[in-house]
Formats: sequence, C-alpha cells, structure tokens
Amino acid sequence: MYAWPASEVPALPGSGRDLSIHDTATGGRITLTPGPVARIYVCGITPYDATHMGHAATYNAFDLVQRVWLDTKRQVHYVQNVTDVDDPLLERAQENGDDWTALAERETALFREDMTALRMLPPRHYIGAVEAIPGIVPLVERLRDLGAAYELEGDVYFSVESDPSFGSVSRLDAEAMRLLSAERGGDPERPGKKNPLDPMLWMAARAGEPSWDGGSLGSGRPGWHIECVAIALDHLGMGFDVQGGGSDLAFPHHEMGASHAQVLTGERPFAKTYVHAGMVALDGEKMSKSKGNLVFVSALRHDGVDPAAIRLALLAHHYRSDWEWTDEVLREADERLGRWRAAVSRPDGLPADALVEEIREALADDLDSPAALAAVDRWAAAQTATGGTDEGAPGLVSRAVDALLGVAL
Ligand code: 5CA
Ligand code: ZN
Repeated sequence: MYAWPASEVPALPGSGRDLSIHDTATGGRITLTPGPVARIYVCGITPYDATHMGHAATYNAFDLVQRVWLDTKRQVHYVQNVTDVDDPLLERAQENGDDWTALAERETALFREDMTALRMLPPRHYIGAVEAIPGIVPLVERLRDLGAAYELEGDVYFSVESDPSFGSVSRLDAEAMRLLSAERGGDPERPGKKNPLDPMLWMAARAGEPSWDGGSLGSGRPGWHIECVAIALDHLGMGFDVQGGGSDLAFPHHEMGASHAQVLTGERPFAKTYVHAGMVALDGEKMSKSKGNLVFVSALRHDGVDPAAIRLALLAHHYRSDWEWTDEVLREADERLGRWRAAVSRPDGLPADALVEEIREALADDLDSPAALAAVDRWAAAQTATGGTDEGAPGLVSRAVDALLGVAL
C-alpha cells in the first residue's frame, strides 16, 4: 500500500555520529554500524482506532534513529506493516456494525495524515497483512514441513521448542512469558497445544470472519507474528539492523518473530538489534485502544494544536522511559516552540556550529532527545538575551532542528 509523503531532510555541515542504542536482546548498549544502506523494520499499527500519543511516541523514536543514520550520509531502507486483519480490528468493526475493511482503510488514512503532520519519515515499503498473505502461506507450509509447526483442530501453531534460541530477545522466564502471552493475543490456556506459549501461525476460517486461500493449510487467515516475519524477510532479509516497536512488543511479538525467522532460514539473527520504546500513559494507565484512555494526534490537530508542538512534547521524554501524557506536557512544548521560533526569526545570531554537534552527540547517545532539547534551549535563551552577528546561524539552527529532530521552526 502507499505510505505518506516525505518531508525534506536538510543536509547539515560535517557528519553525524554512529548511534549507540540500548538493545533489548543483550540488555546493553550497542553501537550500530550499518552498511551504506541501513535496514530497519518498525511494527505498524492495527488500524481499528486513531493514532494516540503512545503510538506517536514510539514512531518518533524510530524516526530519530533514521535521522541519525541519514546524518551519517547513509541511506535508510525502512519497512513498516499495517496489521489490517486481526482479532481486535474484526471485533471493533463487529461492535460498531462497521465493515472491517472500511474501518481499516479509514484509520490507516488518518494515521498517514498524522504521520505527515508530525514529519515522520515514511517507510519505503508500507505493507498490509492482507497483501502479505500470498507470501505468508509458503512460510507456514515450510515451518510445518520442517517439523516446527503442527495442526490443532485445523489451526496451525508454531512450536517454540523447535527453536533452541527461543527466549533470546526478551530473556524472560517461562512464567512471565505465560502471563504476557495471555495478555497480548496468545492463548496459553487452549488445550491440546504442545507448549502453552506456542503462537498461532494460521487460523482456520471461522464463520462470519474473512478468510483467504491458504493452499495446503486450508482457507483461513494469518497469525500476527508471521505477518511481520514475512514482510521483513521479503523486503529486508535476515540480519537487518533494527527491529523496533513499543516495549509491549518485546514479548511475545518480537520473540516469536525472531524464532519463526531463525527456524525458517537456519540463520541468526533475524534483527541485529531489538529496540523498544517506553509506554505512554494517561491517568496512570498505559494508553491503549482496548482501555480507551486515549489522546489522539488527530484530535489535537483538529483543536488547532501545532504538530511541531506535539512533536516537541514527544521529544521532551527519553524514548525508553514510561511517561504520562498531560496537558502540562503539551503546554510546555508549545511554549518551547514559541521561544525557539522567536530565537531563529532573525537573520543573524550566536554561532551555532557547536549546537549542531551537541544535538548530534545527544542523539547518538541512546537517542537522548531531552538533552538535545536542553542544548537548543540554551542556545535560544542566549540568542534572545544577547543576540550575535553570525550571519546564517539561526538558519543553521532551523535546519538542524528540522533534520535531526523533525521539528519545523
Ligand atoms: N500491529 C501491531 C504491531 S505488528 C501493533 O502492536 N499495533 S498497535 O496499533 O497496537 O501499536 C502500534 C505501535 O505503537 C506498536 O509499536 C506498539 O508497541 C506502540 N504502542 C501502543 N501503545 C503504546 C503506548 N501506550 N505507548 C507507547 N507505544 C505504544
Ligand atoms: Zn509487528
């Protein structure tokens, strides 16, 4: 499917730094040194509701990863999916008496608008689960032929025991895995499974639900994890640089994806690095479509909030922290935007070469966007207080803030 338009990324003088980032699978920092084309897969939305601040925060983190890479003069091959058929989407459509395809199309269209407004760089390949089905079926058949998948009442399950390295992404113990599996789309209680954690690869057609031809699997629809594996293998191949998503995807989604891919190909790793963003909460609880405690990007935009202020509100938090969305967060971001815009509104000012290096350094240090904002704050305060005579300095600040932070001043 089509993605959304790219905002231009200004080129900056000098060169950016290699990104050192926290990797979930090792629990430590890794300095990423991709080739000339960096490869990243970021899990996309399940389009049954509008983009909330939690989604936006997660996509902001991975947009920063790309901006750091682009600043090192690398190209970026970015792939994202849309889970445009899955239980929550079908349930929501059913509840509202809506057509599930219309719901998915409407919410995906709104997501594109939100991403464009927030200046998130678009993926090169934006792929829906439904369009990926012809590629998913042979992968499930192959897993079955390898003895890594089995049938249960027509459904096909992946056997986690077929992967000796199972557990290496999230490094959780069996009990923690079982709890999270039940919470996040798994069915550990279903009788007849070889291991309670085994995830579904292919669900046999259910009455009243959409289904597709699954060749030797029979008609049905794909499981969740194999969707992202099929799309990533098709467009990036094994050993891509980063798989990203919110921390709620580390287990089971990214764990299972890694297992599926490693058993399928006999190679390791699926992704070289697993990067997870913290959860954004509202009123003390994780913002989630199922709980309904949501602040939507589109609602703020329709209330006249400047998308650049929304972006600054996201950037004010370290991507790995769990944080709370409040009106105060947005108010502070709006004030900061005003101060920055005033500071760059003159043609000359305080030299800014050192500021560009400070922003680069902050982002290369595990995407420390709060430190990057603090550096710009200091420049803006001094520029407003004393000014300077360096011609073009405010322009350089504008370009750096745009290129590295995605904020248009
Ligand atoms: N379609 C799947 C991924 S393949 C999915 O998780 N969709 S989602 O719509 O539920 O979430 C989209 C992305 O936003 C995921 O990376 C998820 O981890 C992230 N996310 C969801 N809720 C929050 C939240 N409250 N805070 C931060 N990130 C969140
Ligand atoms: Zn995914």
